[in-house]
Amino acid sequence: ILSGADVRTGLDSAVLQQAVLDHLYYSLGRLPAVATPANYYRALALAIRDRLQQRWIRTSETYFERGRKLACYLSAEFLLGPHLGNNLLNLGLEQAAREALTALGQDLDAILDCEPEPGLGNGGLGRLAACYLDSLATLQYPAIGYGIRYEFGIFAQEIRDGWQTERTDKWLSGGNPWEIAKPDIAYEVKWGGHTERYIDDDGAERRRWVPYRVVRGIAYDTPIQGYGVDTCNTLRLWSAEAAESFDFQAFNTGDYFQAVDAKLRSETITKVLYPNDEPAIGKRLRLAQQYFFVTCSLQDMLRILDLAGGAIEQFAEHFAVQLNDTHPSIGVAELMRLLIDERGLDWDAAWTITVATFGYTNHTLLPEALETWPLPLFREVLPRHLEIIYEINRRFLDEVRACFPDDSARVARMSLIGEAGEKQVRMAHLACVGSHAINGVAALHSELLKASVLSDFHALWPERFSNKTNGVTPRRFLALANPGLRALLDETLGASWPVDLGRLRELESHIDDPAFRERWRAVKHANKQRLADYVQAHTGIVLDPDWLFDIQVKRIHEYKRQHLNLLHIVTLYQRLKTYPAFSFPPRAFLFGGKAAPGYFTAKRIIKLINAVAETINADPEVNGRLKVAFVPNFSVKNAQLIYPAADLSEQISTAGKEASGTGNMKFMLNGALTIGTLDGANVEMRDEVGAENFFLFGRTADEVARLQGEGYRPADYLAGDDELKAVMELIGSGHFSGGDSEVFRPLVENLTQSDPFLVLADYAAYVACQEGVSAAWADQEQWTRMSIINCARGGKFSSDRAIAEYAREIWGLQSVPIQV
Ligand code: 26Q
Repeated sequence: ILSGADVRTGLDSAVLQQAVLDHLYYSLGRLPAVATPANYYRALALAIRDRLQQRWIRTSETYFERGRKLACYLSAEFLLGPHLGNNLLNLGLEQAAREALTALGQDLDAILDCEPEPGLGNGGLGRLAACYLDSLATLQYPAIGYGIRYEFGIFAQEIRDGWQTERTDKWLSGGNPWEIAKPDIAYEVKWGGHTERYIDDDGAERRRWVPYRVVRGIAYDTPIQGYGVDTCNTLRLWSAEAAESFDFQAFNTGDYFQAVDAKLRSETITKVLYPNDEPAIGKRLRLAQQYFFVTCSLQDMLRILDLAGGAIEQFAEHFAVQLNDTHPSIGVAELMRLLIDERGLDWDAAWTITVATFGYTNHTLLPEALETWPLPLFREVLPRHLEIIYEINRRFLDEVRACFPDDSARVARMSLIGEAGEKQVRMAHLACVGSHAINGVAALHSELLKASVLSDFHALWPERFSNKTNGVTPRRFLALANPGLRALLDETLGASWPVDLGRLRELESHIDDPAFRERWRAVKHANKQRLADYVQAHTGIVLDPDWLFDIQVKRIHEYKRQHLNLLHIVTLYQRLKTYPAFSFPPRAFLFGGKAAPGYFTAKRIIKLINAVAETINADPEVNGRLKVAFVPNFSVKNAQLIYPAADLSEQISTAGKEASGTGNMKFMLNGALTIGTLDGANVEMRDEVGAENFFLFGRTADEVARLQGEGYRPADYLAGDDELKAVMELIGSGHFSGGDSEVFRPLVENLTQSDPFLVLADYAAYVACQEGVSAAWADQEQWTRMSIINCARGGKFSSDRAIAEYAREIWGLQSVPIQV
């Protein structure tokens, strides 16, 4: 007989089995005889959440008692991926769960597959935030993630007739067993209206904000369990609700429908994630989302400080707040408002606290991707913040003038308000001025930041700048995604590598062991078969796991150059059609990624990938050596099948454009070789593996800048290269589009007339480098050595390394072990 505590906390498979049955019966109201796999998923998820609960509560309690500094990671996106498998891994409960389900006649893998993933992010930036939460908990750092509980995450992508179509992502429709709503943790959020002067009780002159509207933000907490430790941190996501007091007002005047309408409008704020990974100009709702989650988060910190009896003057000793890009940078003005207007601090005291509190991470160098807000819109939504920003700017520009006398051009460049055309609030400038630390996300990116978009800030405050090269969690992206390799690593290195990723280096002592290499290849082969099965199920395309798997998965963007990859594929196709005896090792090209719904060129690139795929896959003259597949709806879930199956990872962005990349690291850790440019973290990956284990091509960031400065003309490259010319003509002719010569004309014209990302300039070097790849693949023993070395030298790219650097160099954070 099991005690009540056991069924909630017991860890062996028999108790777990009982717990699943209990939840089926009591939480879902189902008997096993009629339970679906989705029912079992939910019951098991609830049983696992029970097992996190004690650690979760103990962790919060310990942080509160110990009163140590708390890192607050503010991010508009957390691209978490499914929780169940990860929680089982981090708790060490996979085997017990598998046995429990087997005893119930269920298969754990089928059950795991039932979880809809919380896709609360667009791509790299959102996934980085999720990896960092995993590392913060695993390294036992007191930390909390703050963000937005979007009712609809990133859209689900479907491919129809080769085109991307978007479906809403109803990830909450089956309920979310991982979150706990905390309706008592709620804050008021003001909007619009005006500000006014008043005299306070002490006779001092002050300003107050008289809003037009108020909504409430409600906390929803999700546990973030560390790997192999008792730390279980919190991700707190805010959801918008109507503020009752305002409902009542309308209700009392008899306008019930207006009250309901106000409620609906309030709830719109957290309805949907913006699916662009670049700012679209002046979307009021987006500004509302940013302010909404930032004010709730800062008010929450003040409440925590009050509960702990801390003095407001000590705010920065209690909280280190990291801004994940400029999306939460309104926090700089909001913390000033809270400290001055609500807590009565004077300007200087408030400013010292604010700068000591914030750190700012930049994720882009593309000038068009720097966030700005049209001034009239900003004033309408946040009138008090605009006043505060003006005052920050006045004092800041005085400082600039003092350091650089008689340099009015510099003053105009650095101002928080852009004056070119319509006036704009420059959020990156606000973030820089309000933060004591500013960092880029890879060594090259941090250097380019200092030299280009933030050079004026670097000249003023060089001590604020540093680099924090991104990392990825080896728990989800190696141990969980690649069970075959995990078993081999456990056996070869012992069990500690997931938390001490430098130990992968010890693999190098096995590269000359033919039996080890054979096992390494067998793992990769099985992963390729697993992916081939998935691709066949979702596209009908059959892939052979003996072929070279060449994979590019990431958001579709011109700067990432999926079309350069396509030009290579069409080149091979053309060679085969022209010289049937042309010989190279057979290759399967896989693509995956979403395009922003309004991004015309990106959507056409997807169409071209599918058009080329259809033509090639159906042509018996080439499909014995070439296959192309577009994997629909790239997500964290299918990424876990894709990375482990790659032989070759495509990291081919125009040098100087990709801030870091993180997919590149996930491929590397799973033993893929990289073909890439000297961009983002590729540079550091190549430094780690050595030039001989990396396929490098293309112009450097300096060369790119020089070429563009001189006036780049793609026609020159076309004229000098008959093969390239023929490739472009083939695409333009309608060959891949059933004779339709219109559909790809915009792409062809873009490349041949302007080519903003130097696709044609790097084409010849890319094709030549790919010939080197084919030659290397022909020697399987040598390829396997290179594959092992890529994994072995990947340790630097653990998010544990990155987080330890943030904790020490920016946050001043101490780890706090949890004892349950
Ligand atoms: C901003 C304003 C309005 C609407 C949307 C946005 C928005 C949303 C998402 C702007 C940017 C993003 C996402 C950017 C992103 O994912 N950047 C990537 O960050 C990774 C983590 O640092 C890097 O590895 C990639 O190089 C970088 O492209």
